[in-house]
Amino acid sequence: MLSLPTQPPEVYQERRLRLATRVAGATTMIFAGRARPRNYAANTYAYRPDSHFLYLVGCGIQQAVLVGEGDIWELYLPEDPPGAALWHGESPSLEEIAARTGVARVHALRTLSSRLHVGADRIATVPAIDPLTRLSQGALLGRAWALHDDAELGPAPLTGGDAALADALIELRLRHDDAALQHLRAAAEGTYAAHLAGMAATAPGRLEHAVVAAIEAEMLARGMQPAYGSIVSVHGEVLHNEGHGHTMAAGDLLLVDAGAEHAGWASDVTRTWPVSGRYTSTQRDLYQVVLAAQRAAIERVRPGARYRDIHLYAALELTRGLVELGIFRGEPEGLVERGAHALFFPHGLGHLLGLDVHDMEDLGDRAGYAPDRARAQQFGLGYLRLDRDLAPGMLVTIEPGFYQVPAILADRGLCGPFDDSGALDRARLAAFADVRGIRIEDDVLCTEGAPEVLTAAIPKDIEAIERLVGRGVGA
Ligand SMILES: [Mn+2]
Repeated sequence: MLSLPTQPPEVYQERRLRLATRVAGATTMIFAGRARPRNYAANTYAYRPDSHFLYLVGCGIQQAVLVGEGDIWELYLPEDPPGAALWHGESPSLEEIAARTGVARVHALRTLSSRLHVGADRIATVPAIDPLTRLSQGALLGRAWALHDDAELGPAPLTGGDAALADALIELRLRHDDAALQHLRAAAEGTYAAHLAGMAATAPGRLEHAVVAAIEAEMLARGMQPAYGSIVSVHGEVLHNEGHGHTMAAGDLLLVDAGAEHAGWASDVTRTWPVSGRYTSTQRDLYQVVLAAQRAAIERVRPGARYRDIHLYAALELTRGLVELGIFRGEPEGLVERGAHALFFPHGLGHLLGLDVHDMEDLGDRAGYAPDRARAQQFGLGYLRLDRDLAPGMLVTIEPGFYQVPAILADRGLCGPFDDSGALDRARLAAFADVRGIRIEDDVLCTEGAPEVLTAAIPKDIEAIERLVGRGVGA
């Protein structure tokens, strides 16, 4: 059974019209994708529609293809296999799908090849991120996209009309409309409940799994789902640690990066709290440094601001704090120029957020980087996912962190210049051994005026967090 759109059809008609005016003359095809088999064909991973399709149609219909020519739109839908109603219930009628999506013309998928009369090379498309879909799409349209044999399905290099379509979609999806913001706010509310439940479920002796269960229960109970694999770990220094098997101990910090997805729209929030319910004095000191850097960066989310500059400003604030704590010696500005902060803050300040938690990263850096900009070579800055000038309606994450990553701190190539010049005080750093990883992340909307933090309700002050941790355990 398929879901139907959550917004009135006019919302999607308006988006499609705006797209049509940007790709005038082209015939476009957007593929909805399909569920991937887990261990045998009928047992699949949960279906997640292609985000471009979801944006333009409002719901996922497995294997469907949206075709546009000027502002004439058509949906090509697979026919139900025999017995589908028995196993999956009645599907909505074609009339109902047409009414709810606002796409008046609905056809059988088997007739899609008739649309190729314009010439496959004149059809603009976005390579689906789902490998099975990408294979059949490439075969249909004669595109020779590479499928990587590792787990990472890279973005396909885009040319001609495909590139123009991708750029048009990016232009639309960069700045969220009111319907999108409704869902993004709802996702943020689900994430608020999830993080509070996670804090309440944390106590020494429990498994990280117990916190994951509490967090995701709140999402599921609201009809939402995790927007990405929840990170819930006492080893916060492993940046994308998706294992949850550690037993939490008093003295540990628990890093929780978890966000709900509502009708396909994502939220992405990180908090770091003490398992015992009390930060140690060293944890407190470093937490305040990260929090100050985060707040200073959020304040700079303004129209016209270059995101890379905000990243570097956060790095500077963080470095200032580390100089005050005696971990670094020297002028913060000079240290940041030399990349010292990246020893402890190796990743970028954040990314675009929307239907995808790293929005439109299926298109590589095309969405995150303005056309005349490219990733830097410097360690740390090279991981920055976003380098655009901000505009009202753009939603970004702001997520500085401090980590003691053994592999970085043992790397002579990275640390040598700072060890040798005395800029890094290892003896002082050793006093902070009980901090493996701290990250604080919020979802920040650029507006005409002051930034709006969609996730502001989720506590991040030390006192507020300490009141909440462990409240739901053993009561
Ligand atoms: Mn994030």
